[in-house]
Amino acid sequence: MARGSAVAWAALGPLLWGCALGLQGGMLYPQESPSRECKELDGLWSFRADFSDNRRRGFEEQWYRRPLWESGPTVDMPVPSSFNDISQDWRLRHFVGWVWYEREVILPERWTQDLRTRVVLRIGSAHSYAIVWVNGVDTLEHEGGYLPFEADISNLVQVQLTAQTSLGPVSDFYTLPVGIRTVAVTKSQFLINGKPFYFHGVNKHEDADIRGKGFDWPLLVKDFNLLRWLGANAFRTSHYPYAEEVMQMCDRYGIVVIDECPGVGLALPQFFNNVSLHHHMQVMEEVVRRDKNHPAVVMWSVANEPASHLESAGYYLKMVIAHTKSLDPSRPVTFVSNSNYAADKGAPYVDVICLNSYYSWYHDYGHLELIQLQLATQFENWYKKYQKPIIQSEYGAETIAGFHQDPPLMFTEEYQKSLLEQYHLGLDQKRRKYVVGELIWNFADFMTEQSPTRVLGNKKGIFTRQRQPKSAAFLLRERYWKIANETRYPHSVAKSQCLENSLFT
Ligand code: BDP
Repeated sequence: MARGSAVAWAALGPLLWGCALGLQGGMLYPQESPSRECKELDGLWSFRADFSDNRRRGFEEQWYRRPLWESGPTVDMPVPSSFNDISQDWRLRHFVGWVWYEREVILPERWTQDLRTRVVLRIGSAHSYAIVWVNGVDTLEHEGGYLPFEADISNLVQVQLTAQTSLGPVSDFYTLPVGIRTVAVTKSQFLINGKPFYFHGVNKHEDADIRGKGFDWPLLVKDFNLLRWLGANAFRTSHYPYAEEVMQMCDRYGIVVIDECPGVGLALPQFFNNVSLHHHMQVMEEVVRRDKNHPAVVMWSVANEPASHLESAGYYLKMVIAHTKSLDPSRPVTFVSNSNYAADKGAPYVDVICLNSYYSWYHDYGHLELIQLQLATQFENWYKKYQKPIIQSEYGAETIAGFHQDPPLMFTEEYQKSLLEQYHLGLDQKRRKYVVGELIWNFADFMTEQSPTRVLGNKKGIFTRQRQPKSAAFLLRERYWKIANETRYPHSVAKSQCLENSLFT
């Protein structure tokens, strides 16, 4: 295990490689070859900016001697990225000075035991002055950004690791972080560790400019910083399971997840047949198998907006839900409905009722004054019939950032705000009774197929696709923090190495 500390203004593309002694590295990009293995060190690093007056506290206190978290608070920082763009902390946005990056690296046994292997640490680029410590030893210094630099660290890792592995041969193993909590549902409450939990969060998509759905660490960390900024404590993986890295972040940051399978668009009678049912069950097996060890996951959702008013859908949903429960008896199961309470055939089988409604958007355009009554009627009808806790799993309005109009008109920031305000008044009437959550549609604008209802994609985000806030984001932020402060569960604040505020401690 090697611990590297680096101070730099931005670290890009660190890499470790091991190769046979005879080869000289040079400064060429060390590609894999039969004689050379590479280990990327991209990903999440621990990070701290030295905000002290002289910016030199890190050197005075020798932060490189011990794990970084021991000398003060750290945050997660993706590498490669520019730290100024990732955080919501304005001080960091403009910071000029020393920053500290650290991560632990587990090396392949062969690299550390076979003394003919040469182990080289290479930094792709770090702007603008970098010092690199490996296991507390000053190993590399480099001035000027943009260009790679490297050092042979064989002595540092081989000596130490030889000592560490004297315990004897070990078989193939890896470790998983563990979180222990209970989840339960009563007829009016959602309980985590026996305490009532209120979901105040978002629906997301894995989506961004250029990247599309492609995984990206800087984007992920940005999104989690925005969730924290917002005071959100939960999201639904609408409408498919997200990357495993996302789930790991949720565990670490204490963000509660409703994990949804890709059962979207089951809108026609012919979809409810045995072939599809069989496949749907198989997909649930795969989702549960992959995500069951994540404490952040508190509920499975088997579908979004199926045509649940159909008899055939009732049977279909009953089977998928029963199957999911047999796979994991420890978590509640739901699907997300947009059917009428009197017609829905799947609701008898769920533990929690999840409802999507778009009052004053897809109908009664502009009639914001109807929302409270419509919402109250929706909740009361469903609760009277089923006596189960309810989550408002979607609501929202298309909003083009920068469009303004008062009195509010559709597509403006004012309209989105007013619509949210009306929903919130309605939610507040029921939220201490049996409504156990609210998830805005959507966290950020996202791309879709073109259609008359989409203006360059879906614009119901409270953030733009570039993750900048619309006016509604500030409204929601005030509300979520207020709710967080009212409840027994303060919003979980992400502190790397430290889950003291996590929901799971
Ligand atoms: C909901 C769907 C969601 C859509 C949203 C919308 O669940 O996938 O994006 O409507 O129209 O019904 O914005």
